[in-house]
Amino acid sequence: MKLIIAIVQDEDASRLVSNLMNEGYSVTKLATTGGFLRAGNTTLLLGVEDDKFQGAMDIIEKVCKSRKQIATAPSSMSGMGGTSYSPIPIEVTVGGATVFVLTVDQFLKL
Ligand code: 2BA
Repeated sequence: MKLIIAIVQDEDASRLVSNLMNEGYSVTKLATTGGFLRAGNTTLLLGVEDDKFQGAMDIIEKVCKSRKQIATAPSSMSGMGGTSYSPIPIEVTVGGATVFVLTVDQFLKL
């Protein structure tokens, strides 16, 4: 059995959960925040049997789109009035999905 941890964009999360549930996967959805953009994203936990693993990965890949987002990076400028810090907008490409796959030692429902 594998544990899939998939970090996806909020915009894709409900469609992804629906698609996974329709195909018989159990899903836990967590509201999370990305460290770089400090914006909300969604983390899904899926425990899947080995023979259903690739099916789940295919659904994640099909549903999750990459998008461009604007982030602000701090920058410093030195002048006569000293040093000032102003945010500079930068464009980053986020997603489709950041996926971690772990082998599960034990799966218990107590
Ligand atoms: P964030 O940390 O908010 O990152 C959003 C996007 O900003 C990233 O998209 C990447 O394109 C860019 N980015 C992140 N760190 C950067 C940096 N130091 N310099 C320049 N650009 C940077 P994704 O790579 O698609 O990641 C989407 C979200 O997945 C991340 O949101 C984070 O919540 C999670 N994530 C990605 N890699 C991770 C990892 N190795 N461990 C844990 N979480 C991760």
